[in-house]
Amino acid sequence: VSIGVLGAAFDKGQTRSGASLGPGAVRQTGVLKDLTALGHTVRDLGDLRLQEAVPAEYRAEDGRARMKNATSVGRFNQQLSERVSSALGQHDVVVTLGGDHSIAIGTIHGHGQTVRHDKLAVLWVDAHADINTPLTSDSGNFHGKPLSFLMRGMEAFHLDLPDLRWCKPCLHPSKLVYIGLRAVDPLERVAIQEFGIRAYAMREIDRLGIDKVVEMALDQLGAGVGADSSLHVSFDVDALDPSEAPCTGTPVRGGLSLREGQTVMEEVCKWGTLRSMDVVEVNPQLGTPQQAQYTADAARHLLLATFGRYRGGNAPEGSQLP
Ligand code: DIR
Ligand code: MN
Ligand code: MN
Ligand code: MN
Repeated sequence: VSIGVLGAAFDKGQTRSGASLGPGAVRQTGVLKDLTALGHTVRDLGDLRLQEAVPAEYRAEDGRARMKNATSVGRFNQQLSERVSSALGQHDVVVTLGGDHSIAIGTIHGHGQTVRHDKLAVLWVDAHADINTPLTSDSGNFHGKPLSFLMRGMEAFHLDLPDLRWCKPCLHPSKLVYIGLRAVDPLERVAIQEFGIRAYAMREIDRLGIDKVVEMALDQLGAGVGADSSLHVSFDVDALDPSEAPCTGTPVRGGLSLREGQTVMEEVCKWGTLRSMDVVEVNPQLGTPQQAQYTADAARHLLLATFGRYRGGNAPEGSQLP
């Protein structure tokens, strides 16, 4: 498989700095070399960062709306969307290393430009639902809102933000499934119910087991071989338990084990319709250097699971014992 790896060095979707160092921390684990050793053709597409000086951040007239750094978020993601759609023309799969989760606006929009909108399917692995709108968000942080900008039918609940006008919703509510939820705001829960979005919270994982949950999720997304969905997986490392991924901006206890995360990605690998993936919210500036490396290494394990590393060992093709 030909894999393009892009860094999205952006952290203005929330208020703690350091998530823009995530791509570097994950690269430093040696994951690109490990993916190559699995037999893939890996190309490092470098890092995208916001170059231009951003003028005064947009402020809504409407005092109820909460949105921090709307101008930066809008401009960065517009460029990211273009990078991802052009990279998809050159690679079988594009991996984007975040960055905070607001970067999924750009990656999913970019993916959406390359397929018919009813084919785009998104598996969102996260402790949070990230479906607030500027009118429901308590924090004002865009990393808590990316899905509301991508979801068809949510336009009615949005304000007109000049720097996000380019972002036309491309994701159908039936083509989104959540895994790992455990910190969902009340109005996000209302949105999940009103739009009929399928959600496997930690409770459902405890009840059914992760293997069953992923199988149902991928089935519902029409992600099987032969089914012609174009799958995007957006993996927030805070879906993992903080004991596995401590260095992230909004950790929540009671999360996925690394093993459960690996199972999710191994199943995705088996189903074979993955076209793009984000690994986001690795923040090496939070915690000790050891913890930062440990968190980045969790991301490495998830990526290896995604691209065919079997925990029971991979025998080189056609090899025999000497
Ligand atoms: C919260 C937290 N729902 C918000 N979201 C986070 O800010 O909208 N997302 N941490 O990753
Ligand atoms: Mn998230
Ligand atoms: Mn999260
Ligand atoms: Mn299975």
